[in-house]
Amino acid sequence: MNVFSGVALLLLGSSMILYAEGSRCVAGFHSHGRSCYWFSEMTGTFAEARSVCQFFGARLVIINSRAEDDFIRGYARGKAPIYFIGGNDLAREGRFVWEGGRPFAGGYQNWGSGQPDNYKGGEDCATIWNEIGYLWNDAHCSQKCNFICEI
Ligand SMILES: [Ca+2]
Ligand SMILES: [Ca+2]
Repeated sequence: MNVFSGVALLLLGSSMILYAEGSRCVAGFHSHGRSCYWFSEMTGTFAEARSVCQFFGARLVIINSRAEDDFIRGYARGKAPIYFIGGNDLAREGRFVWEGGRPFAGGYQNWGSGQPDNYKGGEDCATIWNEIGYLWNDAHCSQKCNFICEI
């Protein structure tokens, strides 16, 4: 299923959104801390991923702490190989910022060894990647990856 057929299905289903019993989160979202998270089963480019999260009234995940990072890694493990998270260095190479603009520098970060490496140039979007234990890696924004929304 591509992103847009996925969104069409979501539109059809949007009148039936339910809250799972005992959860603060809409069905399909997973609760952790004060947020709800949706781990996509569809893939898309970074721009498509961002659009789908916005459709939910969410945004791509911003990882602020070890606890949040551990939750996300734990859930992702064994599922999709790569998920986009909500960071990029599109505006200035090497300066990663979260959705909304806060710099990675000075906050919690958990890059894989040697990352971000801007491999072969133009790796500008942050992901978590199974080959390095779902630590963070910069990857090409045009690559089709799964992604994580947070609300
Ligand atoms: Ca880069
Ligand atoms: Ca990289």
